[in-house]
Amino acid sequence: MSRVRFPDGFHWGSATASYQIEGAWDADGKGESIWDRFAHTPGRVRNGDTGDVACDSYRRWRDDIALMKGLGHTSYRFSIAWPRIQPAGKGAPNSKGLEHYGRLVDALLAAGIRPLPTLYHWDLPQALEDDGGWPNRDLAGRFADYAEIVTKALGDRVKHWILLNEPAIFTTIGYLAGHHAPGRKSRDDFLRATHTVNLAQGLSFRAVKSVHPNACVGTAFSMSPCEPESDDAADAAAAERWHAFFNDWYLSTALRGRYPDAFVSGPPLDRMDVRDGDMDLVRAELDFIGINLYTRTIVRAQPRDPNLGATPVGSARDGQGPRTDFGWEVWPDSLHEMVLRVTKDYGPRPIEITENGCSYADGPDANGTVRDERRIDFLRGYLGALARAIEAGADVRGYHAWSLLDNFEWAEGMAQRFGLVHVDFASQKRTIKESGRWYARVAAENGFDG
Ligand code: IFM
Repeated sequence: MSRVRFPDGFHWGSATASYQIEGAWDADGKGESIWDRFAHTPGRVRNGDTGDVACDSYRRWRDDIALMKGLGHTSYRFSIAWPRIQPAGKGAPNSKGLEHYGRLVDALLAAGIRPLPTLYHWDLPQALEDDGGWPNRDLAGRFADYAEIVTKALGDRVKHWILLNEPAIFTTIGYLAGHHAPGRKSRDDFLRATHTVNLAQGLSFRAVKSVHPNACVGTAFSMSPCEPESDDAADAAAAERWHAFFNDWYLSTALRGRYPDAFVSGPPLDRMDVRDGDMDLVRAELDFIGINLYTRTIVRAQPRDPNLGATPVGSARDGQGPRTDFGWEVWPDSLHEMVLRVTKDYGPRPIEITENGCSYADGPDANGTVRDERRIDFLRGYLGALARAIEAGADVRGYHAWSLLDNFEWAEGMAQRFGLVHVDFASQKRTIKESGRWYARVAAENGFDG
């Protein structure tokens, strides 16, 4: 057994998102979000679950901060609900919304926890979806206005910001697959949405910096190492295109000012509505790269597909890693590989692991203990892989377990539990899982015996 160590000052934290934990969906002047509308539409979310109450954290946030403090967390990634700040997505801010997040930030700082807010974790004001949503390029400017409002209110205390959560996921699942809010299924809407999101990233980056030039600003990118299905050169090329689209489409634009080589015949700039001067606007010299990582992706060449010429054939190879309750493979090397790939392509540049975690349904036993050994094994594996990447030269500054609490897992409703802390959704009782205690020891010792 050898000691797995992390650099001094490494941040140990957890992550949540507003719609997934806050509840209070129409309190204190909050506007309707696309997730309120989607979850209130029968048939969209498993079991008809909604985020109306979720973990009730809009009211119980003091308890949640006390939990984190007790567990020795030093960073908390949460998100700000845009419709609490601008109920219709534009115009004057709602002071009650800003006050709520101001109190949260003050209490985090008082507890010695770094606030790491995300400006957009998928709860778009419904009024902006009614105006065309992300496929409407005007949304980029609206998002920058909102970013400026929030930075002016909190930027004296918040030093690290995340602009967007997983642009590749919310555009694909929300506008192409239709499985998430707003539930559209249109390739053209989707392609335009990807470009608006890139514009929004560039404009909001500058909006935050115009208020606080020294703020550290990044985005949380969904990332998954793409492996060719076979040794065939065509599969290898297809895997690289898949990587370019799903891992790099919002990073290459920011840091290099160009779309990566994802499409067989080049990026469909007309269908994306890319205009003169846009590629200057999308640029953003991000201060750190946020990585959200859950699975790897196995890719096969698909010559008949005129877009990426590739198709994913799964997120695991038969018979390899064990599966979580979501069916996702546990494969720690994927974190090692992804962090080193990003370091090779864009480094040296600070990286934050902004999400990583697993869903298991374990609940309290007769003694009230939640024995989630499988989550401890998961964390041990992924943290070990991360430590190896740091040793190999990656500049990783923090790790955020997804999630602090069991919460509303989007189209899966309450069916998938990712928390370090178990939540009884009927009583709102919180119970720290054994994994939460194990992770607290790792945070306290800045390492563990591997
Ligand atoms: O719950 C989500 C989170 O909102 C975004 N990243 C993936 C998590 C697990 O599916």
